[in-house]
Amino acid sequence: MRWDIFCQIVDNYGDAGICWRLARSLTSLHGQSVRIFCDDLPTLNLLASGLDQSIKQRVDFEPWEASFSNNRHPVQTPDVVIEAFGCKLPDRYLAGLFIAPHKPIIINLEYLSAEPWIEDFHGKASPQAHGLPKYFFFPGFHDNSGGLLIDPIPKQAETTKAHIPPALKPTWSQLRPHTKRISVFCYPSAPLKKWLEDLGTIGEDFDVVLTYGQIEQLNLSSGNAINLSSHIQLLCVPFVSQDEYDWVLSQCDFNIVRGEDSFVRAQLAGKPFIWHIYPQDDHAHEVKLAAFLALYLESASESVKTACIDAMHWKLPSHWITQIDDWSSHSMAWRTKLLLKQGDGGLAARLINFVA
Ligand code: TRH
Repeated sequence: MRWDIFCQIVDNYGDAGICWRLARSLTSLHGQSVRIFCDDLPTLNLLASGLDQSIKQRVDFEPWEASFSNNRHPVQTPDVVIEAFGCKLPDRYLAGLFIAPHKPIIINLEYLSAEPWIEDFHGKASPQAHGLPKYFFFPGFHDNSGGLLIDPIPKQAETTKAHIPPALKPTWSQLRPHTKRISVFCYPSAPLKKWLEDLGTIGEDFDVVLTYGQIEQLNLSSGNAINLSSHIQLLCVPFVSQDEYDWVLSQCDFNIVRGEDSFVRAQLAGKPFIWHIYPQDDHAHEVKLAAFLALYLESASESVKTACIDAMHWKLPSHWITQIDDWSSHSMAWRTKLLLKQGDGGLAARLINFVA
């Protein structure tokens, strides 16, 4: 089938990250034909400039306006149109669909949530005045949800120097042997400075890999010094492709992640993590986090439960670090469970089945 994915980058990278991950799954795993219309192609290109460029070449990257240029839609009517995160389709593109020889199905791809209510809304029709069929599609953890984007499944194999992606070699060459690694990708509201200072009091060595922009969030240049013990080594990586960032997550012992794409990748990496969920004014993120923790910790021991809930609410690491080995085992078990539950191919496969 032909798919048109519409991606508007509201802020951050998550919108592009999800659209790209969906597009690559649809093409490379399911042989679909995909165009992405995006209002910020440089960002999308950067994310997609990963390790296997042949995957990227199979997806048609187009600027937003190309969706309604006159020589487009009469010859290439899609079978499916994805409105990622409810972005509004351009009026002129819609007008082209009205006169198209066959009518596509429109999918409103929603935000991921572990809340049980999404099962009742997933797949429901969203009748439109214009008459084109449109449906809600809710990614989620439950069986009756849209599932998760699991592609590509990270490998658990031991890494050798040859496997280090080129963009990460300068950083990885500075890692100390037998030292725990932590990656950091969080929003500015996180109490990161205090967190790192506390980590340094534990008495163990940690290499902390700060993703692009995180060092600026520490705001160290304006006399706001950080009091780090010699146990902590801070390392900065540039903005890398999504493949390379996935790799970072799989190679660290603990990850701090944020929006929904890195959140799922941290789980697939099978390591303990803090989900710094995107803060919302109405505190909806607290409900979302609680719903996820209820699922994630369902079969965890009481001590792992307490440690994980504390960590996810930014209690300092010295309070919960003693539980890290048990939490690591729990993370691996959760990864296995997740992959089993998404054994049908996860979101991309469920989407194709739904449309079919
Ligand atoms: O960037 P985010 O904060 O995106 C957020 C979320 O999607 C949130 O739900 C949404 O409401 C908001 O945007 C608008 O975090 P997220 O979802 O983890 O997306 C980051 C993407 O960027 C992910 O695909 C990984 C990728 N990435 C890289 O490709 N290279 C990098 O160096 C880094 C740090 C990330």
